[in-house]
Order: sequence, then C-alpha cells, then structure tokens
Amino acid sequence: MERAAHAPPSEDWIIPQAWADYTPQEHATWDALFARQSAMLQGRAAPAFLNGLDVLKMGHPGVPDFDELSERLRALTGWTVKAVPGLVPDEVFFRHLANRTFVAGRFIRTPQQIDYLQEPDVFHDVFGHVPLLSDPVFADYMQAYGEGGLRAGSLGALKRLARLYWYTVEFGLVRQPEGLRLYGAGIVSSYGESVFALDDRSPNRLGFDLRRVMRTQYRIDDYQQTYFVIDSFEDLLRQTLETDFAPLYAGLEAAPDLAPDAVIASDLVLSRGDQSYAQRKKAAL
Ligand code: HBI
Ligand code: FE
Repeated sequence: MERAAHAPPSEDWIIPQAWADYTPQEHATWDALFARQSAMLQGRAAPAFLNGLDVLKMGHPGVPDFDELSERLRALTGWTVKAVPGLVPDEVFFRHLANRTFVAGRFIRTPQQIDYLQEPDVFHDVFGHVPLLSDPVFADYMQAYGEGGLRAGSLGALKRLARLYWYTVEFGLVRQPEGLRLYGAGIVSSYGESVFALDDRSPNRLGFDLRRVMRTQYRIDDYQQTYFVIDSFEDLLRQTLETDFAPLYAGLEAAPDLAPDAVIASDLVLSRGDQSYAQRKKAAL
C-alpha cells in the first residue's frame, strides 16, 4: 500500500507550539545559542536587527513562547509568529507572509548540531528572521515579498523569487555609515558565517541589483560564495514595490543563469573574493 504522503496538519499547516513540552535541555540549547550569537553580533549585525532582539525581549531565558512574542510583534508591525512542522509548500508560505504571519519551526537543534544544521529550526527562524519583522520597512518588504510570491504562479518566476529571498532575507548584507552589516537570517543565526560573511577574503561582496540576483544560482549546503549588499531596507522595499515583475521575468528568460561565484562586468564590486574557502576546507579535512 502506497505510504500516505506526509498529510498537512491543516490547510495552513499551522500546529500548536506546545511551549510546555520543551525540555530543560531544549531551553538550555536556546539560551546557549542566544548568548553566543547576541554577543558576537554586536557591531556586526544591522542596528535594526539588534534593536529587534531588544524590543521583542528575545533575551528572556528559554525558547520564546510564540503567543507572547506575537503580542509584542503585532503591536509594532502587525506580524505574528506561528508554529509549523518544518518547510511548508511555497504557496502556503507566500500566503502566510502576505498575511503578516511568519511560520517558524518549533523544533530546536540538538547540542551536537549547535554549529550547523540544514533545515530551519526555531533558532534559525525566530532568532534569525523575527527581529527584523519589528522594523516597519523590513516588515513591509516581507509582506510585499509574500504578495509577489502569490502572483508569481509560474515555476520560472518562483525560482527567481526564491533567489531574491535567498540573497536578501537569508544571506543579505546592508551598507551602514560605519561599514557593512549583517541582516540575513541564515548568516546571523550562524556563528561561523557571521564571521565569514564580513571578514573572510573568500566571498565576493557585490552591490544588490534585482535582475542580477534573480539570475544568480545559490548553494544551500555551505557558506555563500557571493553576498549582495543593499544600501538600505528602504531601497530594497522601493525596488520591490516599483518593479513590474512580469516584464522583468520575460527579460530574464534570455539571460543565462550565473554561477554563485561569478563576477560580471556590470557588477558593482565592493570586494572580489579569491574563493579560497573551498580549498582551505578541503585542506583542513
Ligand atoms: N517554509 N516554513 C517555511 N519556512 C521557509 O523559510 C520557507 C518555507 N517554504 C518555502 C520557502 N521558505 C522558500 O522556497 C521561499 O523562497 C518561498
Ligand atoms: Fe530562513
């Protein structure tokens, strides 16, 4: 008999967080990750991110209770946080974003996975993604992204939107007067990549350009080979709201995809990496 596909818990995939079910070890894992990351991100993460940690009282001991977190967040930008079993179908994800609901995994990594895990756990989703949802401009960007996703429809467009999400929401850098700062959730929730993305000589750091990002492939299993730098969240939101995506997608059909480590003539190159990380990693094995 065919194994039943993983049936969704409900139409919107939302499940109870069951906060009371977290074990003392799971709370301790959150506390250890929070203490290490929030300390090392001072002077590294964008001020809006650090401000989000404060106003949402994320330093409170233990895994955040999504209902409490949502009350604070809703008062600031209308966003709420709901629990889901893990990654949900794009269409479901976009619909939640369009409704200002951020869906977060409730599980937390084991102590053995403290440095890296591939699928998003509650530390990646809540520590990584939620603080910036307290920033009104970024909150608008995330909703606009969700609405764009619902309009995307065709697979080709979904691929390009996924790249936009990847190189901004997950792995974006922002230019501040004092220098480059981190804002992507995949970076700020990772100790190693929070160092690598700003300090290492290996990756390229290129000025953000919507068309360029939508042509650029990405890897999901290791540090990024290129980071894109926005001038501000206002600029990112403006580009997203002002772009008519239909002709943009049509124009991109003729443009070949670019490899994750590519640099092309039209790029605004803030720093060109030597891509030495992969070699160093192999040598270290
Ligand atoms: N589901 N829970 C969850 N979290 C995500 O970040 C997520 C997702 N589904 C799809 C997805 N992200 C990406 O494909 C986005 O580009 C849509
Ligand atoms: Fe994420």
